[in-house]
Amino acid sequence: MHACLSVCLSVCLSVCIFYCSQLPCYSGIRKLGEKSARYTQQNTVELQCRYIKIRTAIIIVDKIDKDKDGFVTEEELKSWIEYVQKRYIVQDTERMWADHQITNNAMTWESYKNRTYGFADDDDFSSSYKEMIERDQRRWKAADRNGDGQLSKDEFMDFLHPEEVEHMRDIVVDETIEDIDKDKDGYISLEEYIADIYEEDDEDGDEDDVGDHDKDHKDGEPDWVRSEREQFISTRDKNKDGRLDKGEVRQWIIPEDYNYVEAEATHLLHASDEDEDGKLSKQEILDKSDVFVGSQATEFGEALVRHDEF
Ligand SMILES: [Ca+2]
Ligand SMILES: [Ca+2]
Ligand SMILES: [Ca+2]
Ligand SMILES: [Ca+2]
Repeated sequence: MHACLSVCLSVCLSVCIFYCSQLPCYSGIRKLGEKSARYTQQNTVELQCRYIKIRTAIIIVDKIDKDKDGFVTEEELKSWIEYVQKRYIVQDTERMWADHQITNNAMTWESYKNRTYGFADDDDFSSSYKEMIERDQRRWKAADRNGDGQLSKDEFMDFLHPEEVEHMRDIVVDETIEDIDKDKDGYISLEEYIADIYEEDDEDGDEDDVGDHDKDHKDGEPDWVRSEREQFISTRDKNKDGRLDKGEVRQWIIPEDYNYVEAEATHLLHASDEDEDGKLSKQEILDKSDVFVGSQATEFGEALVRHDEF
């Protein structure tokens, strides 16, 4: 044997023996196997996520890019958001309409009430149910534009989504005040305002924390709650009487100078427009696909699930 080959074989053998001695026992090998299976699984999920993201970018650009120049502009984003929102409202109305008893293309109050609250004499309902029924009935009357006591499908759409139409907005304001106005004086005080948002976002759900809204405890409040407090005083309470009346609540929840669709389109554009040319390429949308998939206003995530539409 050539000396060189012999040295080479001997080195190979030593390396082999060394690595064999380092090999894990059987259970170790099994664990390695499980680990690798997990890795493969994780890898598959990552690959799938990547696939979904690429698919999202392509779908988004193709569906929103009306003039087919390969870029998405702010105007194209706005019309897409409007379209998706409108589609949601129409589909939701269709679903609910199909779930109720319809006679001569209309729904009666009685059939809505029975379907929603069950069959019972009015006196048999608990007081909280009675309140809900009265509230629904008031909303029903506001939605019943021709005043015939029944709702057509269009009227029912306004009943289900009152925030979308001007003639229902007083109802939205009234319902908001009723939800927050705990002492029932018809106004939202600073403490009622804070109790509403703080309770809602209270992560541990500990009811004792509600007591933290007392003035005595406000030093311990998180920064965002304190800034809401300041916002109430400086912006929301226009006439500075320490409470919000109907007009002030309306300004707060349905601000005239705020266009939700425009704001969302601007947000999506600014969050993704890397080269700042005012429009989004497929690559820019791909790089920020999380922003798009997570956008509730655009329902991109949901649109992907219903990919048969594309
Ligand atoms: Ca009607
Ligand atoms: Ca109050
Ligand atoms: Ca006020
Ligand atoms: Ca761009």
